[in-house]
Amino acid sequence: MPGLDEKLRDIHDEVLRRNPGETEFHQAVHEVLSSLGPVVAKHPEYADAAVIRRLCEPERQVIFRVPWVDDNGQVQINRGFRVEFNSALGPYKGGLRFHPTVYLGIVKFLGFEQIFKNALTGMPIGGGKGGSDFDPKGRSDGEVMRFCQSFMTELYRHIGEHTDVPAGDTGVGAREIGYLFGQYKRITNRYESGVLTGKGLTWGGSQVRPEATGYGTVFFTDEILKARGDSFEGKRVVVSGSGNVALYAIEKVHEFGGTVVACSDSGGHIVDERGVDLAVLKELKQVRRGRIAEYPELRGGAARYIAGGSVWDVPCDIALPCATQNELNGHDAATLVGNGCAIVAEGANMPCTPDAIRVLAEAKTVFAPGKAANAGGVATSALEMQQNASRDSWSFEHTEQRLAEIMRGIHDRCLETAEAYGSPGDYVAGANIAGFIQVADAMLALGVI
Ligand code: NDP
Ligand code: 2IT
Repeated sequence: MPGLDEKLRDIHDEVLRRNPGETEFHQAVHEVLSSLGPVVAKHPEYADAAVIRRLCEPERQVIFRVPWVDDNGQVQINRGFRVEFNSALGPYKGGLRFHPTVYLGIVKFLGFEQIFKNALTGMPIGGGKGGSDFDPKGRSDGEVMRFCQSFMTELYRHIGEHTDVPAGDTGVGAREIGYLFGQYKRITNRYESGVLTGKGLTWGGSQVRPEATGYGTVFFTDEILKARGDSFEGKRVVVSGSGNVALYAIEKVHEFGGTVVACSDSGGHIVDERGVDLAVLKELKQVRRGRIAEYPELRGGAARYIAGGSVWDVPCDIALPCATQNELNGHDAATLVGNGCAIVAEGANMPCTPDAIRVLAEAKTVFAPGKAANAGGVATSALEMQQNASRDSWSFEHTEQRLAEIMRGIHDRCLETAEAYGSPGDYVAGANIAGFIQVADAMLALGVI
């Protein structure tokens, strides 16, 4: 495998052999290992204690049946997952994804990424991820509730505020967290607020958690701009997706003086040269749960919809992929570079393919990896856990300020670490190495477990 020294290549090959067919997991492991050459050269103690090999093997993996009854009285069966990857720094922490593409390889890639992301936040949280191949699209509230209740009827025995703390991800928002929390509370007879994050504001949730991932990605991008003596003012921005992360990324870009001219869903994308109207988009996506194809009509014809195609064809200064893994490939990256795009920051998890990352690096386009740029969501989840533990709730302003400080801290740590390990300006190396060292040192201290 190119780009890996011999010891790391052996570990990589072992991961491929032990986890056949899990291509996204392989991709995530390769991306981290490709940064670790200078670290293992400097710290032989990590190899002696098999830290990297242990990191690549989840501490626990749970797979379970989720039976539920649909509105027609038919029994449906889905598969549920929770991968508890690493708890060296704190309880397992990471979202739940409900999407038909979910299988073990997706949950493991997300869980693996989460270990390093969570370490980078500087908060005491380990890494985990879960979800199901359940497709919430087109399902009634009642169906979603019954599914969530069945899912939690198994999951509850594996989680807890000191054990494993799930949250939302694709297809899991406030509605789903509500049903999941309700069932957990009922089964355990405990009002254990800290067992889930992303809760509603009236029952243990935190201000800014809904906004946190999108806002955090834009705060991180703003730090990149500031480091270059620049700002969002007057910049053309393209954001992919129109879910939780995308909506609040758009909101913060507009607050910072940039203009988001395009966004998308899995059906296609819209171009709105005057700037995406967020009130229209939120009503369409959060209230009506509609399709982006309907946006131009709601906007009075001011925008156009392109079915299929690539949102990355729309010229921009800054690109924020906020939809899903591997949504921006080498060809898209070449288009972005050709159009003069200067920064790509990942709001989603692993949205850029390895080819895309290579093209961006060759063109010297700044690339901020998700484990750094989208860490604001989980960081604010950790702030929610803090508030729950102290039975407190903070103001929006205070919480947002904490989020901004955390993102600045991650940004600076990435740059300092990249510099210290011989890759100045390389956010990928900085994020992978800084996250790794934090977890690896804790694993060394805790012994071979
Ligand atoms: P949502 O379910 O709220 O939204 C996902 C969005 O992405 C939808 O607009 C969806 O469109 C779109 N999408 C999905 N697949 C594709 C595709 N193949 N092409 C184009 N658009 C697509 O999820 P989130 O916003 O919460 O998550 C988005 C990404 O951000 C994921 O990678 C997630 O892991 C990551 N993330 C989320 C965090 C959070 O706090 N929620 C934190 C950190 C990262 P459609 O409706 O058509 O499916
Ligand atoms: O990918 C992610 O960081 C998330 N989906 C958020 C996880 C969390 O625990 O808030």
